[in-house]
Amino acid sequence: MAVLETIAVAFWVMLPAYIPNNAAVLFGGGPPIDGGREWGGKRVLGDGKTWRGTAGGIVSGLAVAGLLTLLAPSVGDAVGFDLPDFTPLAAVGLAGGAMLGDILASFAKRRTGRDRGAMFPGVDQLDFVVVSLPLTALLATDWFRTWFTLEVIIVIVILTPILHVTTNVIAYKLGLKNEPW
Ligand code: CTP
Ligand code: MG
Ligand code: K
Repeated sequence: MAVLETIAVAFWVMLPAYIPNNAAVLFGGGPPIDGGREWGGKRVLGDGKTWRGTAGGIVSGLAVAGLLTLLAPSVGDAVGFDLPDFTPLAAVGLAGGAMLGDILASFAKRRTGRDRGAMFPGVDQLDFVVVSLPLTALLATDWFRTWFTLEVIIVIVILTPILHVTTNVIAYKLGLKNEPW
């Protein structure tokens, strides 16, 4: 695969996992998932993980997977290489895994004494990759093997933190997010 093709495939295949975190910011609010409960004197997850944000994030990720699946043939023709379409299980693995990774990261943040919104370098940028990839590999094994080649995974690990930092700074400047991370 040419480098540009690898980058395009990595971005396309990860969009259903990238969208949920950003959509959750827009949908967030209302009751927190942990219902305000504490564990060891700290919130289980905190007020930053809500039912509405999580549901809105997952549904947005699934919708993007559906849209990309419709677009894959024509965009693939235009650029001259194959782009991934998403099976339902692949979409669930990517979008659901991204939200699950974010929730597990908040759990880890609270256990390590970090309050809601605190920075957790490395974890903030890659939590959703670390969960969505294995979950997708589990739920849609053949599909995963087709698209997540070693080169694509390497590009994802490099590209994701860059995109994460960029989108969060933009969301902060637009007043959508409380912190620029
Ligand atoms: N959000 C949500 N539900 C989620 C994820 C995010 O409602 N599952 C919303 C919340 O309004 C949250 C905002 O999106 O405050 C930003 O998300 P994030 O940075 O992940 O949450 P934080 O507020 O920083 O909380 P934490 O420290 O637990 O990550
Ligand atoms: Mg945050
Ligand atoms: K987060």
